[in-house]
Amino acid sequence: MSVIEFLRPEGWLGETGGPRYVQLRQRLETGIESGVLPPNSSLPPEREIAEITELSRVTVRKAIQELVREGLIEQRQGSGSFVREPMSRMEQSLSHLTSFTEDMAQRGMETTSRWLERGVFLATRGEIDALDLDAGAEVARIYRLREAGGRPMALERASLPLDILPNPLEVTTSLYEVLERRGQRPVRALQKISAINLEPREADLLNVPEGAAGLSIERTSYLVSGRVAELTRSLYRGDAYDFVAELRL
Ligand code: 16G
Repeated sequence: MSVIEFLRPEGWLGETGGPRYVQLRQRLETGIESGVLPPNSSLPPEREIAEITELSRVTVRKAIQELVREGLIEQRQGSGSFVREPMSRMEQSLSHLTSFTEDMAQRGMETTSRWLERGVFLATRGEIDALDLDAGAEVARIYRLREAGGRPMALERASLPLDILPNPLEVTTSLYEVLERRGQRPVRALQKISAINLEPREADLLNVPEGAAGLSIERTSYLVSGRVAELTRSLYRGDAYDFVAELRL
């Protein structure tokens, strides 16, 4: 069935079905679920939907905006509204200390990073406390948008003491690989996971609607000697990840 036929108002749009924009939103959701509107296909222009359904353009816009907020539709500047590709969720084990690059390689995916910041900076109070540094110390900081299979997955901001990572520019793909080469790979970590709503800039980088659910993960990792090696705060897309912990008696 074509999208146009599918949107003809007979059979789904009526007086008793609640607000009209809700009825249209539901109809479009059904279209997405049933494959009439497959991933990456474009929606007919607002004007055309209004014509077919005999609804006002304001009503049509409202329905589409709701779908954008739900993350089912994305608006691409200048070219209209498209059905988003659903994210397949990934599972990450909470019992192994692995790197993002290793996690993705295990799933056969290649990782890329977009660098947002990389350099040596004066440590903040939080970094001094977490990394057990002296006041006035400097830290290596790297901030990346981490992508797998070409899709943004997480924003990651790592801080490390300078003697553990003297030259942050050395990190081009994997931080843990660089640490391993230097004989300074962490062997133990503590992670704190909390639920958040993504701020506009973060949501934009992760390509999700503003305020979308995310997971904030703070990892403090330690060397064999017991020294803190890394403080990393990661923001993961909530629709992309399941963190799984195995529990035993
Ligand atoms: C993971 C770690 C992060 C670590 C990074 C190293 C979590 C929540 N965080 O993303 O702490 O810095 O891996 O990855 O798992 P890389 O070696 O690929 O740079």
